[in-house]
Amino acid sequence: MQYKIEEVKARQVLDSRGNPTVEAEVKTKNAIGIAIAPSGASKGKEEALELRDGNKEFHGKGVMKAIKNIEKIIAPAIVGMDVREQEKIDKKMVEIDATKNKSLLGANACIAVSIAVCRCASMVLKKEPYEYLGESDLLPIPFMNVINGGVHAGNDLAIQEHMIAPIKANSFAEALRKACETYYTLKELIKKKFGKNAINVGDEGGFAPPLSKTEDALEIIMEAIEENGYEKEIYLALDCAASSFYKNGYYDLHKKMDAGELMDYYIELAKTYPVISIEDAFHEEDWENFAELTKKIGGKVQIVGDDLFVTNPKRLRKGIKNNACNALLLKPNQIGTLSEAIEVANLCFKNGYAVMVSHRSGDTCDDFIADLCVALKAGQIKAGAPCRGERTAKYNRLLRIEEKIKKPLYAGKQWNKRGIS
Ligand code: 2PG
Ligand code: MG
Repeated sequence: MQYKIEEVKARQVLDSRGNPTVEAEVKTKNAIGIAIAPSGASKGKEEALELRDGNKEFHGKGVMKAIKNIEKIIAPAIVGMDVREQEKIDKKMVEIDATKNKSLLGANACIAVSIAVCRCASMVLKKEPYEYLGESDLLPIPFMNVINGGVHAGNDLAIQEHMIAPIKANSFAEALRKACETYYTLKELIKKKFGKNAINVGDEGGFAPPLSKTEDALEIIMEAIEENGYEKEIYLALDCAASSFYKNGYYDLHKKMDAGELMDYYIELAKTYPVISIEDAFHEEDWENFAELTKKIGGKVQIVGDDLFVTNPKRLRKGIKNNACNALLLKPNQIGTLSEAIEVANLCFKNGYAVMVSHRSGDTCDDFIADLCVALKAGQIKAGAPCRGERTAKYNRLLRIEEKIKKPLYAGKQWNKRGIS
């Protein structure tokens, strides 16, 4: 039978930080699907577990345990199943694992297999993964992290990601071009101001200049936007990853702030700069302040939960109940299977939450999230700066998808309809 899974293989490969990660291969008679698990640095406490060996090799970062789990446990369980039965296959892994956080099999093992299954099924059916997963014509807005800080860079910026979002464009390709032009100008401006050492890039391809204040990062990005004449087209977004600068009841930015002061600070930033989206504004258990910020500026600014929700339906349900945010960052490896990630996205759509599909800071040239984002009609993707192969892989894939779709629609045109313009 052409749909029967005949073989599942796994191997240890490297991610963009040079750390080992899991690559899985799922084969039927005539098709093969390959996928690689990405890896975060600023992880939410409640993310599904990334299984690492913890021995001498690779300073403990090896993933041979996860590889063995695929070969010895997952493969025997799913060989023989119909590759189109994504939910059934994912459920099988969840059942075998039977832990709260995939700590038996490892979320890195599960997500690689899960996505490889999807790729293999789409190949059998002679469809692209974005077509196989859902009929869609919507190309996402790229949220591009052009100045890196936090744990992704060796500078003193507390806030992790300073992003540009090219909203006004007629196509994804045009949006990408405008963002690239802005990125080139930013490079020149940084070089002029701080010297050539400052144009080295951080984990997500953004620059990591020797700055410590968010305002200074946003100022120089604005300068780059304005020099290109894009001030009415490109807006700003932040991923604060606030858990990483929360210590002993205080937020340690360029100065110590309590949650109330931080709230006022964000509100002021959103007044001064064209900030349209703020992710992880507070630490991951500070539900009340998320809700307060959403109440205060959520009508104008997208408030995104990443470490807060960790792509987990239970945490999302709590957030929906408390009006904690108005958007979720979707990272399939945070939950461990594709079906569960899709379920979380659908829960968002049902409850009026926006969805931004996201890479991880440790990533590879696996471009699956581009297809997933289009298929879900999420309209927003976060895949780093237009620099470094593992980042451009996603954007290049979207260029190809845009070319393939008969009448592609660029999501920037719908931004207003989301009620958060
Ligand atoms: C984030 C991500 C991706 P990491 O916090 O949103 O940009 O970083 O993969 O390190 O969690
Ligand atoms: Mg984040």
